Amino acid sequence: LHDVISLNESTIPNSVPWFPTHISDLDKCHHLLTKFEPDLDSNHPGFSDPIYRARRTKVAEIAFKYRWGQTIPEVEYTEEDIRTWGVVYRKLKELFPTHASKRHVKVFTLLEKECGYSENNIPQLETVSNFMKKKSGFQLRPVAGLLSARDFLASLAFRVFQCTQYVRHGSEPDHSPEPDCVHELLGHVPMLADAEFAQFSQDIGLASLGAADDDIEKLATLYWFTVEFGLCNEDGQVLAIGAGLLSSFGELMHALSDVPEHRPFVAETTAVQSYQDQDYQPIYFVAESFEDMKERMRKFAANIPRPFEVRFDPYTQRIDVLNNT
Ligand code: TIH
Ligand code: FE2
Repeated sequence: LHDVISLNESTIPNSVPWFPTHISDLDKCHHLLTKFEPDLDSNHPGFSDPIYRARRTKVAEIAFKYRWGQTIPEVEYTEEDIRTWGVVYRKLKELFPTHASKRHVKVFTLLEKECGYSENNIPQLETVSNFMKKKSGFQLRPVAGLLSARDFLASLAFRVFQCTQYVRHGSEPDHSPEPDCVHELLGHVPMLADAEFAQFSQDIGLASLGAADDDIEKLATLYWFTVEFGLCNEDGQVLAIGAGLLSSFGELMHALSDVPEHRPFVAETTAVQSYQDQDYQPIYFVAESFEDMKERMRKFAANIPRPFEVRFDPYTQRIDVLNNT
């Protein structure tokens, strides 16, 4: 049996990397990766568009200033943003019934009814976050760009999803190499508002807390091939559960075509598969069923060595650290 250790950080061995133990600690998880930024990357479609870059800087400021417990400030999206969103929205909506997981389709309908999802409107993060809280207990917090895997995964342990708020550059609506709010709102939000998918996502986050660097890398890879680019068998049909597919018209078609390689999802091998994030994936992992994927992930996580166990207390939104000896 386990003893609950009092939440004194000195009870966690010094060799364990720091991790947040209360949801407000996510204010300290802000280690951004400088990748795909329109200001730094000359291949970014926004690199030579100063107006786009200025808009991005303004939206990023919201995330930098944000602290736990605050209302997420609204963004006034430009006509161009809304046009880009509309182009993606219209095309994806046609593909969802045949290409998206039934879990996604179900919530997407509700988002149109209850959250102002439509071709002509980019819903605000605060509205969507409140919807998610009701459905699965997940919530959004604004983030300026890509976070380190450790910080990003840690937030999932609290059922918090770090969510970008800017829109991709209008010149390439069908696929973006970096996350944007089109990706978050059309890909992640419908899945995370599903109670079982929420549990699956939180479990990855819990497994990451205080884990060694190489285990973080494995968990980030598993996240990549499930939450971002996962395929899943549902009643004899292979459908997309990954947000990177569900937000990209081009890649959603590609993933379910016979061009890429489809391999069975086995957590131990998937965890060490190398990948790139510039273009469509050449390999996807297909789960036998969502339940099977969940079970395989659970067993994988249980085998990650840690000198303690963690448990999320939803009443206090705190991580209890349990003695593992
Ligand atoms: N490729 C996705 C899209 O076009 O919506 C965005 C990303 C998902 C994962 C990394 S970037
Ligand atoms: Fe994503």
